[in-house]
Amino acid sequence: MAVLVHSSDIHVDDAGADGYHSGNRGLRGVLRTAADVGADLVLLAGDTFDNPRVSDAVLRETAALLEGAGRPVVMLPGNHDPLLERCIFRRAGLDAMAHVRIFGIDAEDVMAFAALGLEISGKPHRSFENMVPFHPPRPRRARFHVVMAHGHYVPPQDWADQAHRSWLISDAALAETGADYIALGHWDRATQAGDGRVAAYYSGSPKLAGTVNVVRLGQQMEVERVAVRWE
Ligand SMILES: [Mn+2]
Repeated sequence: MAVLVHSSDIHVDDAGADGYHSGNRGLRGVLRTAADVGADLVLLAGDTFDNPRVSDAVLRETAALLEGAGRPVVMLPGNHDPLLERCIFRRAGLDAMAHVRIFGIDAEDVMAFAALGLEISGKPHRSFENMVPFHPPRPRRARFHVVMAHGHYVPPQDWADQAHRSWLISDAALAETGADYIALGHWDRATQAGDGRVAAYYSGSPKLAGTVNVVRLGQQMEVERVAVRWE
């Protein structure tokens, strides 16, 4: 069995006195919770960083937290932290950490975790512009297949009204992945998405949802929301 902790939209930023911006607090809580549940792997489905200008001091703290994560961390760049030329992942030194795997840096479209019988695919944001947040479907090569995507799910009845939005995700796009689990990011609230053909979930942000999704891949797939442990 593989145990994954899925979070997104952590928005590491320069903490201020306003009480809203909270630096690395969300990341620290997510990694602590992942340790508590004995996660094999942590999935961060985009917008780990709030913006490309986060200060070096905060990034040093981010790097130290990830260095001590104690398990592999798979990161998908989102629309707030796209893979720009001098991207924030490299500025933080995360590209040099063997157990931190970043889509677009460490792998183009798929990462294999053979010991877990798992492959993970994800399409990183590379600019602030609109894009389709999925690669074309690919044949499964491992027992478990997880897809990560950062975008905006729209159910069929709302499609006409929502077509102007960016990074749209449809029922068809979710279904054609054929994945065991789709780890979605971009929404702050935790909810299932799609028509149920494939298990697709937003984890929500630690700040708003207050939880992570704990995904257990075995004979059956189980998703459980577990409260972030803040202290
Ligand atoms: Mn986003």
